[in-house]
Amino acid sequence: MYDIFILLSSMVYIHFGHLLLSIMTATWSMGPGTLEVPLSLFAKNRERLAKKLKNGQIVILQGGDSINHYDTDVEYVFRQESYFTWICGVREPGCYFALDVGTKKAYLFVPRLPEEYEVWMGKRLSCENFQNIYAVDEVHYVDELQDVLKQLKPEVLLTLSGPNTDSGLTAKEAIFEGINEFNVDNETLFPIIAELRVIKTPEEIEVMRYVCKTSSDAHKQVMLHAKPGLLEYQCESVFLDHCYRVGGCRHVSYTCICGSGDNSAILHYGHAAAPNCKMIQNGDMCLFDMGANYAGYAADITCSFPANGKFTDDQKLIYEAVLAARDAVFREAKPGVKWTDMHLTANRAMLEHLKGGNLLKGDVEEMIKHGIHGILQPHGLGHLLGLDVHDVGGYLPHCPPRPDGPLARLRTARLLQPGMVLTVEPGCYFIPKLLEGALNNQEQAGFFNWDVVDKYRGFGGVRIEDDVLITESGIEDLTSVPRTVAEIEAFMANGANFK
Ligand SMILES: [Mn+2]
Repeated sequence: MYDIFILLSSMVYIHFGHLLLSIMTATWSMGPGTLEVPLSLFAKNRERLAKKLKNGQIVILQGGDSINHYDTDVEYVFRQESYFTWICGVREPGCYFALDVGTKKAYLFVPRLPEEYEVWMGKRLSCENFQNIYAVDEVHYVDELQDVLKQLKPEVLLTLSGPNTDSGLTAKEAIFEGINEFNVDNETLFPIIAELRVIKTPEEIEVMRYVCKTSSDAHKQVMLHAKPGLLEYQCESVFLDHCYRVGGCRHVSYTCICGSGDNSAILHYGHAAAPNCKMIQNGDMCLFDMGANYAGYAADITCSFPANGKFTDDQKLIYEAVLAARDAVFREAKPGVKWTDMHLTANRAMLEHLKGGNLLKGDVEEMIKHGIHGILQPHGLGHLLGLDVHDVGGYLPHCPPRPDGPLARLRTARLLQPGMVLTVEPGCYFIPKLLEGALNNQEQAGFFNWDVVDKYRGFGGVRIEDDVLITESGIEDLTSVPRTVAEIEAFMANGANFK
């Protein structure tokens, strides 16, 4: 459980078994060569939160619990709940956290573990150990939570309750024995903390830079390794290996999508019924959507490339149409711009390019009026990214509501602001179900040159996904992989296909 190094930048070290703790500037990392995340990142989040709240309020959050596989005694590798990570960075299950707004003091409550724990799991950490590891003001056991809070005499406890607009699920509200004896408000906190999560601090951006760089490097390793004859999961494995072995990323942020050939048009390929197990064929396009996770922060990157390292003219047409969409967004995205407008900017650029390639015909604005963009790219342009891969804050009460029609799939309709991190992920897919619908729809069928479309049956699709930071004047791309046809071909020429 404590397979994690606490490393120090200070000259003064205190040794606690294998843990090294600093009294000066505590950081967390996965060891030499991995990013040292300053614990001040979490302290700053608490400071930002306290500024939005009032004296007399105490924030109380409950962390994640470890989950067993069904009725067995085998546990899933623990992943902390994201709001809990945001406020304190604590990595162990079964904890609570309290922030007293008046005094700005941070309280961590940890489970009181049985003695037998030491037989199976190793030494139990003392409250003092936890205090040093997480740089909080006080640490108590969970069974002392009620008493400690009572002594603080809060006017009100703020708990977290609100909808996740991507999943439809609700954040788990803190509950503990004796909570009824307090005045509890479960409405104030959620919109405030979710909004704070939307705008990343410089400290958070550093972590996101690292996880995006690690994921980009892992994608590049996959591109060098990929060749016809491999199974898709062998490429997935190269990605996972690089992220973990080199980058110290124990988790990926979501199930790896490694589609080749017609599987690249299956938007959430890689699930249990389609576990990345097709053999990659010569002539296939690969669409690999994979992102690592470090200190809780997610990357979400997609690379599309020909399995044999050389684009055919047909592959190039689709790839460059998607690249045109991405480049158009890169040119126009900046603070104040509506995300819905960026979605349409991407669609227009892609449709224009496909029209130039004779796959579509007619006026691009008419195509959009008739929903052709939604046939070829049924998903949104991109989403907020942070501690969750589909990060929170997309549709908070003060934000534009979810649009109707083809833009309804967008996970946010917000205006861009500096400090937001989003994915830009235009795509073009030949999804049999949707093409069939368009062919049978009198208003849509006329925009397609069906003899050209027929060449693309079984082609699959292309997606290009970058993770970008909105800056004061535009964007900074946190992703760093070969993107143009020339760049991809030159890069892959050093790989398995050409050895
Ligand atoms: Mn994404």
